[in-house]
Amino acid sequence: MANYEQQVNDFMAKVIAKNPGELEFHQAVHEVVESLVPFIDENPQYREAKILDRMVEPERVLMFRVPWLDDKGDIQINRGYRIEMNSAIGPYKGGLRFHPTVNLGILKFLAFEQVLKNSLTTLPMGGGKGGSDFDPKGKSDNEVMRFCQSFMTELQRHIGPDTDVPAGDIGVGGREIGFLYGQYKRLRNEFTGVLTGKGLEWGGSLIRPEATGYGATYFAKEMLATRGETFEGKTVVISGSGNVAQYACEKVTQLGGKVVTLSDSSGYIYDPDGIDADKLAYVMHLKNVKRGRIKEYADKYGVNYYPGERPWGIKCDVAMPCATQNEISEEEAKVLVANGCFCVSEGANMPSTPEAVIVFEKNKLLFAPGKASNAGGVAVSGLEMSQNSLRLSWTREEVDNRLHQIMKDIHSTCVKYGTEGDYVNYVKGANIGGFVKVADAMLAQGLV
Ligand code: NDP
Ligand code: 2IT
Repeated sequence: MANYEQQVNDFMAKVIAKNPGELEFHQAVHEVVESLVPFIDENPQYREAKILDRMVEPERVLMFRVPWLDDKGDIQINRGYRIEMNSAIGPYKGGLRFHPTVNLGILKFLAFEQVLKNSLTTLPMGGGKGGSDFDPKGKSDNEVMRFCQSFMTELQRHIGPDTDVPAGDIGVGGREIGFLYGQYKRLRNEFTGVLTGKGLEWGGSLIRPEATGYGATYFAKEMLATRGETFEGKTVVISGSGNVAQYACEKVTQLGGKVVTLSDSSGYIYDPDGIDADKLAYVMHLKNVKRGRIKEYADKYGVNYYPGERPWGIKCDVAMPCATQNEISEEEAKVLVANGCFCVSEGANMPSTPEAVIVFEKNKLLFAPGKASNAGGVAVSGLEMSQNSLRLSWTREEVDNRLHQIMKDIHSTCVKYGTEGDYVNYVKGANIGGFVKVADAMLAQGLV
């Protein structure tokens, strides 16, 4: 059955009709379906079993009210979600996002991506995602705690260490995981690995905070190696200044690269001398403790700050988008290419628009989609689950070595399924590589 374009359009028409208005979900599914249609054509068992049709339908969607009291004693109401997308190869696994833009479509896109990403890690984890339209910015610690307690009061009845294991994402870091875990433990009277990203003293894994940023850098290192290149002496542009951006910056610098930008939703800073370990320590304190704005970096180090702008106009060799979805437009992709950027490793989920991806592929960039390059975070979450089950903690070196090997293996999987002549299409490689294991498990488990 040829005419792939028609097949993609027909499939998408059904998805769009069934999930109206969920633009990010349509976008994520479209990218995957484009890669998979030719592959499924060659492997008709997947078409006959309607695997793809089943995969775009969440196994379960939970949506709930989250009432809480602010510091003034006023009642606040947010909406909580958990998308339990696919459990073919393990318990649902994926982060929680707290951000005012959160809605069903965004969480379904993230959950869908997570299914394939988790499969790529080779660890036994299904896919899920959740969160709330709660905005932690400007809230006191007590308000964040009361919100987390209310959120978990409902969520706890749906999750468990062998059922569904949430973790962090935008707006959910160590502080929030602590509050969520405390409430789970109190309600269920059990100390289990029900969340990952926990503190080291209470079941967390070494390297989990670092894992996504380190992993995205290890993945870029593998891509660079295919062209005989390394990070040594490369100029790197990073967006974001949260968890993923911070540790991408740290690892790139350790590998000899020079990171010249960081950003937040208000603007970006450009430091032509590079953000070294001391300056990064300042950023970590600014963002994780003081919860301030990246502009303060410019004031402290006397560099330029560009309010309301993204950093893609800065000349670089490697770009690492580590903030949020659709943060590189077609125009920005063209500027990156024109300035000599030849490698893009996504730390965020779906940060490049579809049009930007086409620009990267046409110009034969080394381009890694988030589901491959940012899988290090959930991979170490999987290792945290293993350690919790074993009731043991591995050393920093052991976890880092495992992370490094997993990123190398994901790279090999992408090369295996994505090589087209002399170019590796990492998007295609990641989509097919992630799909096969989930699809075969679904075939084996019958019509579920
Ligand atoms: P954080 O909340 O720690 O940091 C997010 C950063 O991105 C902040 O600098 C934030 O700026 C910026 N940002 C968030 N939303 C927007 C927006 N709409 N426009 C512009 N900037 C924005 O989150 P993480 O670092 O954990 O997550 C970053 C990305 O990485 C997300 O796409 C997430 O899904 C992905 N990811 C995270 C993993 C993890 O383990 N944490 C694992 C895999 C992927 P501001 O402070 O102004 O909001
Ligand atoms: O997008 C992601 O992979 C994450 N936010 C991490 C999920 C996890 O379970 O560690």
